Amino acid sequence: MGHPVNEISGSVVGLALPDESAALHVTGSASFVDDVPVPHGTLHVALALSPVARGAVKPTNLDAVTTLPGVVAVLTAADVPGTNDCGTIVHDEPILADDEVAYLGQPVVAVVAIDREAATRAAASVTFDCDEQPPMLDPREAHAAGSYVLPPMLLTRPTEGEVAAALAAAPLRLTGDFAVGGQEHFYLETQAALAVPGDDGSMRVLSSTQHPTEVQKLVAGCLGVAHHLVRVECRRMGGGFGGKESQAAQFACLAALAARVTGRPAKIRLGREQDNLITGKRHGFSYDYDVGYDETGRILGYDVTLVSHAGHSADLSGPVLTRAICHVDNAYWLPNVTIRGFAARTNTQSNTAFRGFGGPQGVLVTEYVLDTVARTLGVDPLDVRLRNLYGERPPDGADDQGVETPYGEVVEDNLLRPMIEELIVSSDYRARRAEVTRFNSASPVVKRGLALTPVKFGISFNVSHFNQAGALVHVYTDGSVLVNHSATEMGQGVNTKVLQVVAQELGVPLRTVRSTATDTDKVANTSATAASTGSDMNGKAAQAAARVVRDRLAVVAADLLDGDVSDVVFEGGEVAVRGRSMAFADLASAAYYRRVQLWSDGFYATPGLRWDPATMRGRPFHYYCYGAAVSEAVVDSLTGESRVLRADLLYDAGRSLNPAVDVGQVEGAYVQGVGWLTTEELRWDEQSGRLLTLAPTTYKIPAVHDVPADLRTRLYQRPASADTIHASKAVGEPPLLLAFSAFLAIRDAIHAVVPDGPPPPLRAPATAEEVLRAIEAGRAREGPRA
Ligand code: MTE
Ligand code: LUZ
Ligand code: MOS
Repeated sequence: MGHPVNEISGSVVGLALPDESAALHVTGSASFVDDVPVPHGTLHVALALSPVARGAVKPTNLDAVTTLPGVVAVLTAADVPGTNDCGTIVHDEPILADDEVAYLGQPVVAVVAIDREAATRAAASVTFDCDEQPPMLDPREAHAAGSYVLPPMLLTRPTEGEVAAALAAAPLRLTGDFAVGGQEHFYLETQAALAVPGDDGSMRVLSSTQHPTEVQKLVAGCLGVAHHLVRVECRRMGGGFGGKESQAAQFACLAALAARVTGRPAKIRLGREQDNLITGKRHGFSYDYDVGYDETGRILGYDVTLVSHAGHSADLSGPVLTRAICHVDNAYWLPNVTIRGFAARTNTQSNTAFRGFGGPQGVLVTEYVLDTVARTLGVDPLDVRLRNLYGERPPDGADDQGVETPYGEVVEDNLLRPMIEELIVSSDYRARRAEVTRFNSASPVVKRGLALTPVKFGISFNVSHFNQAGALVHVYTDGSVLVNHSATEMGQGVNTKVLQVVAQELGVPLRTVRSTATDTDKVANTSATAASTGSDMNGKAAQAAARVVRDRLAVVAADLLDGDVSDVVFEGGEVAVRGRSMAFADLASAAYYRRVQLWSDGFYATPGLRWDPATMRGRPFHYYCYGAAVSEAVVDSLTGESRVLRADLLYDAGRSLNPAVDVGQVEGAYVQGVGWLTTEELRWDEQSGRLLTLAPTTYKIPAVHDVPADLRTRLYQRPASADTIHASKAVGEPPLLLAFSAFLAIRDAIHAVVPDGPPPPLRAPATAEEVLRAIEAGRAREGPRA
């Protein structure tokens, strides 16, 4: 895999540089919460979990558990001095369940002991008296019963009545249902926190969290103290993927509670199976659709219902469902569209953010519907996609496709058509389509399939006020630079990118700039690192901070080098004015002696955003990222096994800040998406509601052999037209949707097994069992063979 490099000469930004922690990662010396040396006397917390999914649960032997070897304290909801709440937006989630439980695995008792083994053993010995109620486990049933965690949502254009009329008038029409499962985050570092009490009622918390400020607020609430008494730090996570956006807080609260009650430092680190049993996952969705179209496959009317599997509490289900609804259009102009959204309440884990944040669940149904329309018409799905793409501005007369999304934001800077056309050529799509057909006609059992899918993904938090970030830049008198910003590092490379921005601004080598832990004592009131906005917003904030310091230094340089401030150039660790120059370090030192402030803050708030949740209209996104992918899959029609043979990925990261990091993000997201849509299947016991897929033995995440042997990734490298940091675009989440091409390539291969009837429905994930089921369904539709 040759990775392209886009060098901007004399620049740090745009270089394919290794991650700032790459050497630490590959040598195993990068430090995570569990690696930090703990203070003397640190205690360990282990949890006793509800054995039932719904009902009243009372621990019966806590006095005995307290006397077990090594046990220092046994905590229940009654021990919380402040508010027993770790809910993110809606405050409907207890830190420890108080009497009533809402899912099997909910934490009820926290055992604090001198070591992790003693705590774990004691927690496992807690017994419960349960008054078990029949749990609600199926989101479809919850929907039928009107049981939701949030009020239903509706987005329609122009009106429900006109959409119904457009459907009735359409020459062709299809109705059906579809579903996609959830997804376990499977971050390598499980949820973890270390809390160290201070002498003044303060609490210092090291947390593996995407959202230190929210952890600070919820820990302060739990302890019943002011926010300024709680300090939360996160140097890095061993992966978050959305699973530590809201759900790290509960464990930080538990560590802080244990520390407060005992007066000693306390640590919690979940085991893998407990983490899987307690924490929420990606929302599975089920759908009903009704689509009207013409003989060319052009969509004339579309009515779709989305039921998300929220689980037992609201968590982030509201914004996730909003993002899903705002991504139903994906790349396509939908003149008449009604989208209904429901967040079903069940007695399971509370589902949460996961890479794409509902966007993938919104797009997938529409890609499936377009695929079904094309197969029903008997044309290549690619041609139906091209027929429905958003128009380009200004419209060229021949093209009457609109440019406005159902929620009213205009699709500016639409790169869909040029990117797809480039990918058709670079992937050799048309010739390979013919080759797949040839292969299939000669191969009765093993069939191949091919699919090209586009992506359009909106960038910004759809909760507008979250779109803010802050940074601090410190220049020391030896010229070394320290950067602190509001984003957290989870492997996505935000620290590396922000360091590149600061190095560029100050004209110093990257190695002289260092990043420190995200820390609520340094930048206050931060947002989660999420919505793929980390580098965008923190890059801008750090650039602003660095510019303030540089401007102050320029005044000193102009004076020392006898020139104009406007002529001062910072480059290569030197500061120059009209041919005279000095080292950056010497300038920093000279500025100090002149009592010039060598550090600054910087702040960024994304401009131009509006959103009205009541009408679901506005401009929720600063800009869109685009992408397209071609996947070729092979299916064994006897076993249902499938494999992606080749994938061609094209992604619009604007003018990439760091092509090495961005290619890694694109490839990682694609493989994570393929896992979600092919092998990762969550199963709950239908009676008890116990999650059965708790370990990699029963929950199949992609391994290195599941990466397509032929993987061709390219960045599009056009500067963003919106005002973004160095004309780059976000990359964290959108490329996950490139994996839809793999799912639909599998469907293409299945259709080649049973070509003679309507396309058999295929649900996601397309596990071997599901592929076989689809083939059987297709055979039944074809009727008895002659
Ligand atoms: N990449 C790695 N290696 N690990 C992660 O946990 N999280 C993803 C994405 N890429 C993640 C990742 C998610 S869900 C998001 S929202 C973005 O990174 C967040 O980082 P960014 O905003 O800096 O891109
Ligand atoms: N909105 C969004 C959010 O679009 N992405 C997010 O990650 C998010 N997180 C919290 C609230 N709204
Ligand atoms: Mo990412 S799902 O926005 O943390």
